[in-house]
Amino acid sequence: MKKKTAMILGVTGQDGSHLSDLLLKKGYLVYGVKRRSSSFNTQRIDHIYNSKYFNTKFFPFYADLTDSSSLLKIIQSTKPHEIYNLSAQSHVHTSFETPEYTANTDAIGSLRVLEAIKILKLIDKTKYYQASTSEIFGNTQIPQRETTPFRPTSPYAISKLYAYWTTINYRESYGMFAVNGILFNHEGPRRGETFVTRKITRAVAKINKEKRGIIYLGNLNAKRDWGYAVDYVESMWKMMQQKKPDDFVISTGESHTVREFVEEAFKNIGIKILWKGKGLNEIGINKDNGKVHVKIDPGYFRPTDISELRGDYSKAKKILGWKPKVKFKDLVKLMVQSDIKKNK
Ligand code: NAP
Ligand code: G4F
Repeated sequence: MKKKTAMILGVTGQDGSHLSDLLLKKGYLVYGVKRRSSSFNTQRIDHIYNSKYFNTKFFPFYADLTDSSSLLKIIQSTKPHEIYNLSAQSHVHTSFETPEYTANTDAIGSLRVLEAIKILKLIDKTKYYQASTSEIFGNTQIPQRETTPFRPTSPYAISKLYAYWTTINYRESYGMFAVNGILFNHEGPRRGETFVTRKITRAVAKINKEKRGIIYLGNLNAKRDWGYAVDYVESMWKMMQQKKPDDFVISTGESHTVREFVEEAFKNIGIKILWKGKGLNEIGINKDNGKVHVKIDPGYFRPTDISELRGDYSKAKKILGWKPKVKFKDLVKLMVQSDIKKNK
C-alpha cells in the first residue's frame, strides 16, 4: 500500500508541531505548511528540521490561509490523503482588535481549503479536519457536548462557528470526509506565551529564579477545561481514521479557575499564594513573606468572556476510544518544570 500522506496547515503552531511528531511516528509523509514571516517562526518544529525526517518524510511548504492561489497550488502538487487545518489567528482577545483579519483567516480561510479540495476534484481522496473549538459554545449550558446550542461571544468564536458549519455543509452537500474536532483548551510547554497558562508558568519559573516578580492578569474567575496538547492531537488523528465523518468534543471533563491555575503553579515552586483585596485591587501574595506576585491589569479583560467551559467527552470515549491521560495538576507541573528548565 502507498504511504499515507498528510498536510498540516499551521505546522508552526503548538498543535501543528505535536501532530507532526505523531504522524511522523506513525510513518506518514507530512507536508508541513507555514506562512511567510519576517523572522524565524519554526522554533516548535526545529527538532524536525534538524532530524532525519527533514526532506525525506517531512516536507515544508509555504501558503497563507488568506491566499486561495497559494492553497490551490500546494494541494494540487501534493494531493494528500488527509488535510489538518490548524491554521488560525487563535487568540480570542486579539480577535476583538482584529475582527476582520480573524474572520478572513479563521472563517473564509477554512472555506478556501474546502473549496480547493472540491475544485481539484479530490473529494474522494482527501479527508479534511477542521480545528473547531469550545469557544463556539459561549456562555451556555455546562457541561458542553456535541448537542449543546452555540452562542459564540467573540469575533474568534463567530469565525470558528462559520468554519464549523461550512465543514458540515461540505460533508452533507458533496459527501466529503470532513470533520470538526471541538477541542477544549489544551496546553503544554509549546503553548504560545500570551495564553494565560503559559504566561503564568513562564512568570512562575522567572520568579523561582529571581526570587521576585509580578504577574499582571485579567479575569481570575474564568473557568476553563485545560487538557494536554499531546493527548489532544491524537484525537484529531483518530477522528480522521473513522469509517464515517463526524464531529467530536475533546476535553477532560474538569474545569478550574485561572486563580486555581495560579495557586497550583506557585505550589510547584514552594510558594503558597494568599489573595487580598477585591476586583481590580485584588493581589496575590506569598503567604510566608508577604511579597506581591500577582496584580490585576484591566487591559487583560475582554469585552465579553466565557465564565465556564467544561466539556463532556463521552462520545469521543465511546466511538474513538479516546480519553485524556494528563489532568490538571500534572499539566501545571509539567509546564512549570519545562519553563524552569528553559530558564536555566
Ligand atoms: P497556534 O499555536 O496559535 O498556531 C496557529 C497556527 O496557524 C500557527 O502555525 C500560525 O502561524 C498559523 N497561522 C496563523 N494565521 C495564518 C495564516 N493567515 N495563514 C497560514 N497560517 C496561519 O494555535 P494552536 O494552539 O496550535 O491551535 C491550533 C488550532 O486549533 C487553531 O486553529 C486554534 O484556533 C484551534 N484551537 C486551539 C485550542 C487550544 O486550546 N490550543 C483549542 C481549540 C481550538 P505562525 O506560527 O506564523 O503564527
Ligand atoms: O488562555 P486564554 O487566552 O485562552 P482562551 O481565550 O480560553 O482561548 C484558547 O482556548 C480556546 C478553546 O476554548 C481556543 F479556541 C483558543 O484558540 C485559545 O487557544 O484565556 C483563558 C482565560 C480567559 O477567560 C481569559 O479572560 O483566561 C483569562 N485570562 C485572565 N488573565 C487571561 C489573562 N487570558 C490571557 N490570555 N491573558 C491574561 O493575562
